[in-house]
Amino acid sequence: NRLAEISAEISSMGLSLRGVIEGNIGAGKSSVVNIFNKISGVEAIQESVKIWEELGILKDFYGDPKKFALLFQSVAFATRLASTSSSMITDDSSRVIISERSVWADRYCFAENLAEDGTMTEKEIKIYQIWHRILINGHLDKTVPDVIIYLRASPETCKRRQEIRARKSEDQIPLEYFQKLHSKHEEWLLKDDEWNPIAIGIPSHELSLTASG
Ligand code: TTP
Repeated sequence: NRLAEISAEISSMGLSLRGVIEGNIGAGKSSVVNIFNKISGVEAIQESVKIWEELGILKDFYGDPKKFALLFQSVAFATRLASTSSSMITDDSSRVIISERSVWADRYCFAENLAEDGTMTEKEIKIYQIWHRILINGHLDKTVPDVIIYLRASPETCKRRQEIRARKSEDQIPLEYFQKLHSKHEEWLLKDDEWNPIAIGIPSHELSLTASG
């Protein structure tokens, strides 16, 4: 209710707000976006995981990360741009837009981690970064959110939640991968004052996810 009131207030003042929900795999981002989706006047943008699964590219990536990392990261980035483009190109005021993840998490958490652990070659990460720069060029102000809600959960909790939801394309993801992504989120969002997220601690016992995640 409080969220609904705040959203209504923002719109009634003729203001717009771009919010992003960030956090590790399994942190519960889609559940939070779903809550926003039920609030009238809020445009909630879900991530395109269904498309990644339909294309088979998420399964390919986990099956052979070295071979498919650049391709998967490119698809993830392209589909995110496609799903958020209307909010990026219109200058409408009175809009509250909440999206799951951002082009920044794709790059600073996932792509950088894949480069650092050697899954992507130096050439591949350079190519990814060039695409990233070119495609967001001119939209920079629209891709930087007004507010970031960071769902801060331990890697162990995220792994348990990911196992419970049992998405078909995700095999066994090792705890180490959750730990690396956790560090990447912490480094990116909490190490300096640039992003200033609202960090929400997710308790380890909060395991109310259903199999559909
Ligand atoms: P998430 O974006 O973390 O979505 P989720 O449904 O796991 O999140 P939550 O449980 O919090 O709602 O990741 C979806 C899958 O895509 C996951 O296997 C990680 C993978 N992924 C990448 O490998 N690279 C990327 O850049 C992104 C955005 C996701």
